[in-house]
Amino acid sequence: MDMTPPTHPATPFGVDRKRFYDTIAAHSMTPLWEVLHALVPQAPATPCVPALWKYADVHPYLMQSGQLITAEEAVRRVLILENPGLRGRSSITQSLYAGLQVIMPGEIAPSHRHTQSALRFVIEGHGAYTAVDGERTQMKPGDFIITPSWTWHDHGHQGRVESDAPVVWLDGLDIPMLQFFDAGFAENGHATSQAVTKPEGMSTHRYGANMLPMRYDAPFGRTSPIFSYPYERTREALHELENHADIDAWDGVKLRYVNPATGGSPMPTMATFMQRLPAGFEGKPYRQTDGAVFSVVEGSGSVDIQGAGKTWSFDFGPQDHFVIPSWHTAKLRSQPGCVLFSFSDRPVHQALGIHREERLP
Ligand code: GTQ
Repeated sequence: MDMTPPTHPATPFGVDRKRFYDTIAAHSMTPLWEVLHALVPQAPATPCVPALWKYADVHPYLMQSGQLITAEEAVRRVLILENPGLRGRSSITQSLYAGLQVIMPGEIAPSHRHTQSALRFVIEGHGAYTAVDGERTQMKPGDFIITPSWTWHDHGHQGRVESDAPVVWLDGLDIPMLQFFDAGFAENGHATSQAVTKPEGMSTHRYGANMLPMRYDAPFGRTSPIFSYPYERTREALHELENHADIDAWDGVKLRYVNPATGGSPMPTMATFMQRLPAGFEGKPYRQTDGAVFSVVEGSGSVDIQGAGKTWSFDFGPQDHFVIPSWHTAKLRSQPGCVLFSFSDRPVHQALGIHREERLP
């Protein structure tokens, strides 16, 4: 006779719950009532935690990775920014991937394509290009560049002399989302660099002059036909708005990048933003369901983040990166003023009708 005491109280019918769970486990079944609160939480309870990557800490490792492996062997020489709450999952939030990619003068990151969408946000260096669908675009610090889903793309650095500096950019991809949906496909190109079939700037002329072709053909499906959003234009817009328009008490001056053909986000899975906090800005607290990744472009500031009964306080400067998880309250501050790039999975929340945002007093 089994004398082990029951781990759960016996039911009124004399059946031990644990023994029942063990019995049904053999049939690949499990009781909802043990997990209901976790499955249907009162508010998001993400394992993703706030985190900061200071560029001064990260930079030496990026340079060392340049001595460790070539871009060609690595295919993409990237150090992943992995959320401390999601180690081993190559994710910065539950749905998003972020990494810092390094390319040395003369190197090529070979052509491939995949269903994952990618954004590039250039952190430092000059002389690199990215090629998408036969058109190259130069990468300059602060530029936001898109690699649409399933388009051939390769990256290169045209500098040849040793004094030329490496180029570093932030990669933001929807990798965890496509993993979740089991919808990832990829192919390698036949040539290392794809053939250049269009002069540089063609997509900007065709789609980026506040005009569209007469019979708009959506060359990249649901992704923006413009794949480069140069910093100089974004910077000037924010600067003029800061000087001549109202400052939002939560965001400072914040604009979202758009697909000019739809007014929606540049990619179906990721939204991108650029904001300027004026000197002396003391932002009000806000929270939103879309966890967001930030890249500091200019200036410095701090962010207070609250969630799960804890508080984090990060001081940030140029080229630092940080993440604000879903439904964590964030408050931005800047003494000298600063410019922040960010991206999130907001378009997916909005498409599903589950996006929530609170702007607190
Ligand atoms: O440049 O294609 O950081 O495929 C991760 C996966 C970059 C890229 C990443 C990728 C790429």
